[in-house]
Amino acid sequence: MFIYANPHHTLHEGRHEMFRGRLVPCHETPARLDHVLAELGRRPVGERREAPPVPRAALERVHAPRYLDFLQGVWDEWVALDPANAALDALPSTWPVRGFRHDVEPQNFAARMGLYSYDAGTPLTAGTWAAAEAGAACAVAAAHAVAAGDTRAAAALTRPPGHHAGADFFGGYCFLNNAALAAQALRDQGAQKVAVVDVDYHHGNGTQSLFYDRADVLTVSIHGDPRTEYPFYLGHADERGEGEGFGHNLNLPLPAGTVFADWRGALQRALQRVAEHRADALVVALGVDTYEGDPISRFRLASADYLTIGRDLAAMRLPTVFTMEGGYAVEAMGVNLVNVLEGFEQG
Ligand code: B3N
Ligand code: ZN
Repeated sequence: MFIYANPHHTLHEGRHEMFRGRLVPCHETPARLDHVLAELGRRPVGERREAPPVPRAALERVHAPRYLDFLQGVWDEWVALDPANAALDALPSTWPVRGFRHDVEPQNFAARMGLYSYDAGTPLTAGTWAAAEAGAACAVAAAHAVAAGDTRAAAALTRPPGHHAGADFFGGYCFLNNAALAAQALRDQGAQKVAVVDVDYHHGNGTQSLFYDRADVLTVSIHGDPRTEYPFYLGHADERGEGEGFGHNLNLPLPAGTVFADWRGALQRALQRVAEHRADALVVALGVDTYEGDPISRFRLASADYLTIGRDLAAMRLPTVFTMEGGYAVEAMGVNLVNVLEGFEQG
């Protein structure tokens, strides 16, 4: 397995997210990936590789050009508004809901923030673009290595995460959708059919929306029931895809408190669907916020369960790309995530 670790992830370090009327410290911190890399130092799994810069064209295969322009320039605009803003994060505060126009890009800064986002928990910082772009480079490089047959599997170990980001919006701590970029890169490198299996606690709404009308990329997500869990407005079992993509999205929502035996049953359903799809390649959106000790999630997986998940994924015998998503029990996160990779290597 090749490991692509984002060398610039620390450039994105949000100060605060909005939660129940208060600005609270961000859960999505550089320490998360630092713990994963430290665990890889203790327990070497895979071979480290460096990702070349990602071409803008690869990003545009998934994201809208005007959204990429916005993300790339937003920090300079924020500071140009007021030099004192350099000491603050930029957070959205107004959104165009049903009936408002999305086609006209406003000139007002707050209005543009709202046009390209859907929550107030995802701060933009001075280094957000550089970190997200370098993370996307890891995902695309991982896909290229797997597609070329240089390795059976590759992991993009990166933050900020990606699976909530859509074609033209950020949210849920995500800016560029690394799993979708990997899936699209696999398609562009010759895979006829790709499957994305999202095992993060939260529904992969961005990935679902990006491939919803396509039959070539199956999207499957196992997650907390959106009636009570973030991202709330998508992730129900009756969302099956549309047009040519009908039948090519599978959501497996589970109740808070789900234990591993039941979660694994959902994984078996997900992998059965991947087999029916006759996928040539697999992308795993790998969040470990399903852990029993996670501070913002409510499943009850134990550290040893992640080895089993890795083995179950390996049993698909598919070229596989992992992208790192959520996980906020920071100390345990390294063990949990590396357990998946090690279980995969054993499988
Ligand atoms: O869901 C939350 C949230 C829940 C509990 C919290 N506590 C107990 C302090 C704080 C926050 N916030 C909404 C944003 C969640 C973003 C999830 C990102 C993710 O991991 N996606 O996979
Ligand atoms: Zn998550």
